[in-house]
Amino acid sequence: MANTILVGAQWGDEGKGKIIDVLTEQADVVVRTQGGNNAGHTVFIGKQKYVLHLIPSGILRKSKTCVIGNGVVIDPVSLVEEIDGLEKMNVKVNGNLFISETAHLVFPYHRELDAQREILKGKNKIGTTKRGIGPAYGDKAARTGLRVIDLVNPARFEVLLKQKIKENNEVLKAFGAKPISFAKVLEAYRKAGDRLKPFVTNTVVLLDKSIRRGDDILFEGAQGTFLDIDHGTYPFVTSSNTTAGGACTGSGVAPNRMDRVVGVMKAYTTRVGEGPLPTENAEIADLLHGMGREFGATTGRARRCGWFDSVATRHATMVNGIDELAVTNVDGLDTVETIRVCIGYKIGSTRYDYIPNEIEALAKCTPVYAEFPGWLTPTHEIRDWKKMPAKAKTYLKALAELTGAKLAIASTGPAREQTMFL
Ligand code: 2SA
Ligand code: MG
Repeated sequence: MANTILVGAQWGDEGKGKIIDVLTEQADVVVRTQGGNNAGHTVFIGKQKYVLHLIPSGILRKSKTCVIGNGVVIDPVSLVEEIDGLEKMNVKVNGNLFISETAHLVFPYHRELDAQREILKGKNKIGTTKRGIGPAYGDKAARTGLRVIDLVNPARFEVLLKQKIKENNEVLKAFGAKPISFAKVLEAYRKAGDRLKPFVTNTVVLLDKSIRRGDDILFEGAQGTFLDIDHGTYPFVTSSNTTAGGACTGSGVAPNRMDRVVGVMKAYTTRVGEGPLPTENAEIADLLHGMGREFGATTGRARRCGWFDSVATRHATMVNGIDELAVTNVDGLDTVETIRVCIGYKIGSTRYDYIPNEIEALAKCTPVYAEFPGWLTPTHEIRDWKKMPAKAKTYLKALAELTGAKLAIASTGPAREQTMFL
């Protein structure tokens, strides 16, 4: 399979969890490199549903090495819960999971600050998952964060935590929020630290050895291209680099060790949280929500929905270097008579074929659409690309052509079998 970076080509929730699970069959190692437990990767194996937040989806296949890289922010209490939950479902974690010593930690004061800043922003709020992601990466950038390496050193951890809680309680006071109890956090984090210690290692060295052995590594992106802190619709973004470069910095694996980039995108567009979404459309949102789809895997929030936006996905190909595309949720459009695809934006009479950087301008963009006839046939039982309705093939090929990458996978449902390779 070679070393593969998998990214979301839209606003997250593209169905990355499922595609990663399918590709993991050919991988030896699966690595998470950014984000935290704001991510929600849903994988179905048979009728069993698994939702992963911090642990790479590769954990669901026996004897795959899974790494949480240095670029991830870890809430250790939530990670322990995730490990326990998987073990209860008879998934082997011990011996397969490795956690970077230099990954930064998320604390209760990060979550509280995340919530308080959203309240302060009022109608300009970002719509975060309130998992403390922004404040945790903020501490990392400010060089005031605590890392896994500190967590597994109880004496040092106590001293550092005391200072951090003192500082942050001052900030929380200014927001009029309740202070955080040092004793309670210390107890919970010590317990989590003890439990996680056997998993903690120098993952840069581990990955280097793995590459030298000739292992195939899959880098599992979380969130999506337009939530990238540099390349997304700032400030309505997450706080990490969700694009392909983040896989290198977040793992310590160099760019020239990477062999290909796979972009995952839905056959339509969704977004959860605030910020512009040029192709947003109430009709398609009602249709998809009515089918019971498009609710957040972490927060349960209803996702906003719209038509496929090729201006956006073309941009995603550019910033990620996408070679191959996996298009998911094709079955979501099975009943749509006329399918629209955005091929450009307009503000007044000015046409744009790229995403304007000014957020106010993007909010003003109206889409220019091309129309495709729907296939009006259920696709979820089709297992072979050759048997796909001709109109579905035409539509998907057009999406790939507009996006500027090769169509490699089409997915018509959450199950492993509902995956067609072209
Ligand atoms: P944050 O919490 O600081 O990262 O939020 C900032 C923005 O990033 C968005 N974001 C996401 N968008 C889609 N999916 C995500 N994961 C969960 C899922 C979300 C959920 O898989 O469904 O369950 O609600 C995710 N994580 C962050 C977020 O909505 C903000 O727009
Ligand atoms: Mg998700």
